[in-house]
Amino acid sequence: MNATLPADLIETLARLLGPRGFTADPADMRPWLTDWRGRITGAAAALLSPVDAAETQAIVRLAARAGVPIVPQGGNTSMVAGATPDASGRALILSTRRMRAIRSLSPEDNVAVAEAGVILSDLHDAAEAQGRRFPLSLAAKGSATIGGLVSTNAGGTQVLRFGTMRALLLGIEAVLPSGELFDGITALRKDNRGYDLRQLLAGAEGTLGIVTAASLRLVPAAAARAVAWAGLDDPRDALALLRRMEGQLGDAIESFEIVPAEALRLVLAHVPGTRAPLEDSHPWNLLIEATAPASAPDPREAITAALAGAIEAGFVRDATVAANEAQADALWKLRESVSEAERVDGIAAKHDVALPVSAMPRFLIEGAREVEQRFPGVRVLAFGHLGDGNVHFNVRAPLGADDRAWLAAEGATISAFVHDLVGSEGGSLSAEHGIGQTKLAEFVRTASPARIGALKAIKAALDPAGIMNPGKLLP
Ligand code: FAD
Ligand code: 2HG
Ligand code: ZN
Repeated sequence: MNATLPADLIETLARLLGPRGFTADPADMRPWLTDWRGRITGAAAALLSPVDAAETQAIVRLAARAGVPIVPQGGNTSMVAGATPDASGRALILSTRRMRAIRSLSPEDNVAVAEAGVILSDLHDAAEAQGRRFPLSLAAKGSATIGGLVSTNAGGTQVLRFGTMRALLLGIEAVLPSGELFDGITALRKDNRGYDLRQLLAGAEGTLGIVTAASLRLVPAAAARAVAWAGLDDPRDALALLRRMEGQLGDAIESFEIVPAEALRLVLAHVPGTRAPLEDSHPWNLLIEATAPASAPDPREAITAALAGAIEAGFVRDATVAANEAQADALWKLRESVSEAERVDGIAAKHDVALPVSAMPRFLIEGAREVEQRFPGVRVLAFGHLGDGNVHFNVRAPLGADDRAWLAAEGATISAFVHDLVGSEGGSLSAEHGIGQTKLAEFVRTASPARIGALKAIKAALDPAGIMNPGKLLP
């Protein structure tokens, strides 16, 4: 335990939370000290797991009085080490693992109220049991929590139709850095009482308080879905295909994801139970999903017709439409396993970039070419949410190189190069993962003084002692 912590703080916390809510045992804490990507390992004085907002308030008050930092943590699936403490050992990790209740789920209001620690797939299941759907999904759905998804304003694979978490967030309950409870849980669709604290806390990455619950918008369950996989030569054809299909299927299209041949190869090599979806390999692949309500025709027919037309018109080389749910899941597994397969393959310099949708296909080709020319031997692996203008433009080490040593030596220069390319096109260096600690230096380097100044002023007003997740999002 770190000597600079007030002597009685740890004892008071242990008494307050009891053995189920408190541990300072290094073995218990170890899995929660390293980020999902395995890049950063920190240290903590204790891991606290309050059972409700009242216990969370008590923790925050004690920490504020002692000036001790708190690192909120949900499923620890952050792609930017946002939930990983620094190495000082002073921080208290506040885990939401014991706040797992779905307080209510109303089909009439189309609203669910979920506590921060509810796992995303559990909310999916609960909504489905009531004929409803929470339309935000991502590959980490088995671990990522509502609190983490709100705090990162998560995106995922249905943003094209339903937007990011902010668009689905109706209300929020949070413990502010003062220890006060902001009770903003509501089913209201309209509420104009001044500054929107709900949206301020969304995407704040735990720097402005601890989200303890959220009220979330639901939509009717889809009666049918069509999931297709298409192979093509050029990402420019993908964009043309999307616009064409929108004309044919309207807003039924929910997902339009791009996977290059190399990403598919990694998945097939490293993820058991996967198999190639098409006979031949194609330079680029698309995973497309469309849904329909019970009153509409089966979306499989519409998607099959649209893809047949696209093959005839030369946009698409080959395609398959899942005939049943098992096949649909198998296609999704190929897309959702890319991060895992890439992680097994080695560590990469990751970039989560956004550009206007129309600029993305060219960037995929020319951006990759520029990076590979400037840093000979590196291998760009770009995949993701093409329909949203957001790809994960990851740069892998030259073959045979020690990837960790390479990342330590070259990572910062490569990331600056990538982000400058993105910036020159009016893009963003964080489309959906947030800033955390791994993007902090680049955020500060590239953001305008006005943006950083305003963020710092908000932070200073709400968290004057700077106890909430220091070292993340802001310098
Ligand atoms: P954590 O990782 O625990 O925390 C994330 C951040 O939120 C940290 O800054 C933490 O301090 C803060 N935080 C957590 N809980 C709270 C709380 N209750 N109150 C205040 N702050 C809190 N993200 C996407 O947007 N789209 C994707 O498609 C996507 N795909 C992914 C796929 C994989 C395989 C993985 C591993 C991650 C993916 N992510 C994606 C990133 C990640 O899943 C999301 O950022 C998710 O929102 C994090 O949820 P979590 O519960 O794991 O949060
Ligand atoms: C995805 O879209 C995630 O699969 C992870 O956002 C991206 O691993 C990545 O870079
Ligand atoms: Zn993503």
